[in-house]
Amino acid sequence: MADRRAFLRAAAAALAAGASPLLSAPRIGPEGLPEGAIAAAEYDTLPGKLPLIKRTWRPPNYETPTRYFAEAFTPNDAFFVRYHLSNIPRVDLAQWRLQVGGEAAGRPVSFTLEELQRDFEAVEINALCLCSGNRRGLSDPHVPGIQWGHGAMGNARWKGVRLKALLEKAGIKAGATEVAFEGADGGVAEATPDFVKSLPAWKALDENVLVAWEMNGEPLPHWNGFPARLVVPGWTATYWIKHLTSIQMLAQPLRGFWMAPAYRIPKGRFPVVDRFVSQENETNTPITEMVVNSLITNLREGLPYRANSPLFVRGVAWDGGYGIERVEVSTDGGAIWRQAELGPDLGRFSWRQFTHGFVPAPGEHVVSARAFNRLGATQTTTLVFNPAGYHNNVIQRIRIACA
Ligand SMILES: Nc1nc2c(c(=O)[nH]1)N[C@H]1C(S)=C(S)[C@@H](COP(=O)(O)O)O[C@H]1N2
Ligand SMILES: [Mo]
Repeated sequence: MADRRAFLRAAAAALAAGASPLLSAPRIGPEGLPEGAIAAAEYDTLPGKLPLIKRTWRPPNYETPTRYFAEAFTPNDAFFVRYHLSNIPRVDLAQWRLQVGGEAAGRPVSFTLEELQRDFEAVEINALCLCSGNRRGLSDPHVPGIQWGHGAMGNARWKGVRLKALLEKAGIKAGATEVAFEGADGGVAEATPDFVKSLPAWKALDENVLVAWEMNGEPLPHWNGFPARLVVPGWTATYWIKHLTSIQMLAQPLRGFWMAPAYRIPKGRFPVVDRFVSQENETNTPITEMVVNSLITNLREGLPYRANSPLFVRGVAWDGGYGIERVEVSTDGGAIWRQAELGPDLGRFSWRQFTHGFVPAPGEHVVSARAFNRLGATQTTTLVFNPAGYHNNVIQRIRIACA
């Protein structure tokens, strides 16, 4: 391991010094990761998945290589995997039940998957699933946590029932303030706090929030929450509980490690509209909706491209569900911005593809993209630093050499 690290470090140094990329070790993941993060990343294959970029093995945390983001929907077998706890049972459908109850419910009810599919209206929605910590590995200064590059996200078509319909079936008491969600996975040690998350009641009752059993027309893969998961369009994926087993309506705010201190952002630093007031304290608030962001998916820093012939900058842009209004691309380091062409509108919770063509002159070009949503919000030029490395929507600067 030490040898491998030393080798990669030497290779990275050689690359920085201008050695041919072909003679160096393969670069994995995005450019600009702290050195240790790059050295620790390698491709690995979980059962049923394509080779993904491994960040940790136990619990499994694997990110999607950027090239898959060229597709409007991220293939299930390339979709990223994120777990907090290592005991991840394979759910037996014959045993599985979804319990809905809690102190603020009229009466407890439970459902088999067949009942969910038979007794409720099935709804489909396109939505981006984005880990709060995506791009944490790019934080400077460096912060602890999974050192994600750009790939802890994926866009999919989700099918399921409205959470609201299940809550109504159980009966919603007037005092319901939050709804808590738990999955079948757990810690290996007794002392590990279970991964339980809550939503404010108003968000849980949003018609777009689903208990989904299908992803891109297929049953959910095991690693993405079989047999059913919560889908909370517009909000970061920490709330998208996999292998969902329990939904509890609460009269009091949920306490527990995964609500606080985990998954918090400093108050007032990010332009978010949706607030989770029952969980706020003086200094911080739970992370909720995604900020406006974009990713260039086809250009790689340091790779050679052809001069004097059309070069297309392609990528995806998204926000917390207000909708992408436009994307601008600069090919000169941010002096001039031109409007990119947007791909089809797949719904306000989906990402939006964009393309911009230009004819590069010979020499170096710094390529950037910045998205704007319908509220007029855009990306930042410098990092809004926060201790967990969330909401990194710094405009990329990809340096390419054209000859
Ligand atoms: N049961 C369970 N659900 C979970 C988690 C988890 O650890 N356990 N992690 C959450 C987080 S933080 C993320 S980013 C998403 C990741 O979804 P994916 O693994 O399907 O890509 O799942 C969410 N749901
Ligand atoms: Mo996450």
